[in-house]
Amino acid sequence: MAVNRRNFLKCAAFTVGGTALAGSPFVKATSLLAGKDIQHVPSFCEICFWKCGLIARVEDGKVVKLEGNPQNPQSRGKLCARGQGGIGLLYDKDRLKTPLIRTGERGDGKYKKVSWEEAYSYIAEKMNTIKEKYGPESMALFAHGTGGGYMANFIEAYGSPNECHPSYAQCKGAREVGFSLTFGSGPASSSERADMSKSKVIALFGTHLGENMHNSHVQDFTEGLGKGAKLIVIDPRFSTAASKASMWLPIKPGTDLALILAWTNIIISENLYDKEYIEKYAQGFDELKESVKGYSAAWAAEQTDLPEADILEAARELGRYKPNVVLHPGRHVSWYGDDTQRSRGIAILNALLGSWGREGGLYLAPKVKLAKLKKAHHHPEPEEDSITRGDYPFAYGGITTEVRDVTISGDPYPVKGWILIGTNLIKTLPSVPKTIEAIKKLDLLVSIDIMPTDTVMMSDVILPAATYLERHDELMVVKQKSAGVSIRQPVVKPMYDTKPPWLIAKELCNKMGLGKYVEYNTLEEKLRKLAALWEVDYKKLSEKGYIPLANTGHPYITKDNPPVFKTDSGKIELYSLALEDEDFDPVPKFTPPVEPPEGMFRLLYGRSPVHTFARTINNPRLWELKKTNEVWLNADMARQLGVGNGEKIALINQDGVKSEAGLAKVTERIRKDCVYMIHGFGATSKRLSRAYKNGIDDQQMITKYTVDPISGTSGMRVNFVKIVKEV
Ligand code: MGD
Ligand code: SF4
Repeated sequence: MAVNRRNFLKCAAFTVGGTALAGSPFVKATSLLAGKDIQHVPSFCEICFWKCGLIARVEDGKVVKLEGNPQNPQSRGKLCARGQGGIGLLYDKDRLKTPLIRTGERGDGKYKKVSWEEAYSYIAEKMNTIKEKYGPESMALFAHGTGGGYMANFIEAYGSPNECHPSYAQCKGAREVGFSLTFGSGPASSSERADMSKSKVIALFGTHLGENMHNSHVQDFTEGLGKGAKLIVIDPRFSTAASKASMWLPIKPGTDLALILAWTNIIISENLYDKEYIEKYAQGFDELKESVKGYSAAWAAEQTDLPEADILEAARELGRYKPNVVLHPGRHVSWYGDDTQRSRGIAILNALLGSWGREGGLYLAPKVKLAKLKKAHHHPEPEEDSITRGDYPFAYGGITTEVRDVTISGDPYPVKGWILIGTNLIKTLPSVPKTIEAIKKLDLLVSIDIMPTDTVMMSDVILPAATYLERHDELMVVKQKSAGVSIRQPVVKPMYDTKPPWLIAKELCNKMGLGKYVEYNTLEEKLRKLAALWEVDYKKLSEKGYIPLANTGHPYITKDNPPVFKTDSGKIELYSLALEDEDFDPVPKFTPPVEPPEGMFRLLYGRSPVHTFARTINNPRLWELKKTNEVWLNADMARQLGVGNGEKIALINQDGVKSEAGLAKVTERIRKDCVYMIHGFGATSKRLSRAYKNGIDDQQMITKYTVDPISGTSGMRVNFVKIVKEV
């Protein structure tokens, strides 16, 4: 389907909304209108991790509207539906309101209300015992979101080197590793540097922009389409992005690398690559050429189940419009366990087409050199090595599943305490039974959270956090084509007996005699010092919400702005010397995925434009927009199974795990060998009044996962399900 203005508007309307506050001259000014005290306070969003600049309209102390800050490049005057729905989180009656200590068995929901002092004393006593019995390394931190840094400081001051992050192991880790091995750095600064508003061809592997909502990214995408960019969508499902595409390639799941290698071969053998760029900036071209020469379009057609002619045509389109093309690096790439090599394949294609550092390709990271505040006290040197990288030589982030495995095995040392902040592990890690088994081994489980999620309700101590609308956080350096500083500040005071994570971490440090590691009384005091160090006017920053930084470089390669590749060779590594050294394939190779057993489908999952993982399902405003998920099932297969659209079904996976009953969405928009659902539904915590038992939980079905041997990240699309009718 051609992309015309009507489609463009449709896509844009689907994804972002909100009116810009014209120039926002009245930001943070108080006015009395109709007898009301009205304030507009800038801050930034944390309903997801794009961290868009927002302006909150506060009437008589109540937040009544959230809008995009026009000054902030992550939002550009708009917020997505989720961002606007942030008020629902603030005023959700199900919020955690006071510290709690468990009185019953883990998971049975019995707690007593305690004071902060009682909660801190309980934690301190347990942590001191763990340190005495097993050593400080026996505590581990699982963190997601801005609060994580404060708790990392706490756990490091205590003496543990064990911090891990689902955003590495279950999300973008393999992509960072694949791109860094090729270009010497990842494809994102604070956002992916895909220059889609200027691209002539955009290729999306899975990445379902529009359903996956990252505000300014989707704005760039729709702008590019509006200007006539060709769009190639590679997805087993006819996604929203596919509905805007000039070419939809409904690929057999798990075979993207076959397509990538065939495109590499075609682009090289038909001389469609950017010869001058490759000669100047890359090494290993001859080895790459030799390695991919067997991967023909006909071979890829067999592997991927795509028409040979389409494979050829897409490769030629990419070659024709180089270098103003982008093969999007993706974000959530924890798919099949070959994810680093698939990401490397995408990186190599971008290199061949000369798109790194070019207009419409992947623009260069802005140059930002900001000083850090000097620390008077450095953390103690841990006595034991961290267990968070396992045996994965290229893991740069803490691997959640490694910490879980060590907690279960006790090898090389016992892990007896977990602190969780902003992460719902039962909904985030593959294999729920393993997560539960690990939790059972713990002497202490502490959760710092806003909502009583499934994992929070397994904890021994629950500390209620203030939402992003009620607190300060670190200054954020926004890095797009240029860079600037964004501030998070309280829009209203913390409700109930909640506290901001920086204060929780500080008070815990004080309680445990580690107070010297937090060198400020209030976080605002630290922010003011930092702003002064960066020569940013704090008053102006708190009034405007965002201040651009000067001289952050040029986004494209020019004579005076050459690219820097921080690889071993100082060049783009088409043939990876680092991988060769560690006995991995220096050029990616394809291994066909395991086929679904007879009568079963591969389970795929993705996002809703109005939800962020499991964390927004209970939000009253967003729940109103999407209350449950459905299982997408191909219409022919549904006929064979006798399942009608909207009928009740359940899933049973290869390990015999049966889901709750849910609804079938019978559609032509998905291949016959897979089913698809939106991630995050099906909460088991009874305290989530809207999300409880609502929809099917994909994570419950993901009992199997394949660990990527290079990055240690989890491949989670390796589960198969059959569909059974329910009454
Ligand atoms: P993907 O897993 O690439 O995630 O969003 P993405 O990075 O876009 O995309 C899911 C798509 O992959 C689906 O359309 C599915 O059909 C397709 N797919 C499944 N298997 C295959 C396959 O083998 N090959 C190919 N080519 N396609 C396949 C995640 C991203 O979204 C992330 S990481 C975060 S943290 C944000 N989370 C988030 C959110 O929770 N809600 C919303 N609304 N937006 C979000 N944006 C971000
Ligand atoms: Fe908030 Fe949406 Fe921006 Fe994410 S993309 S930070 S949810 S407005």
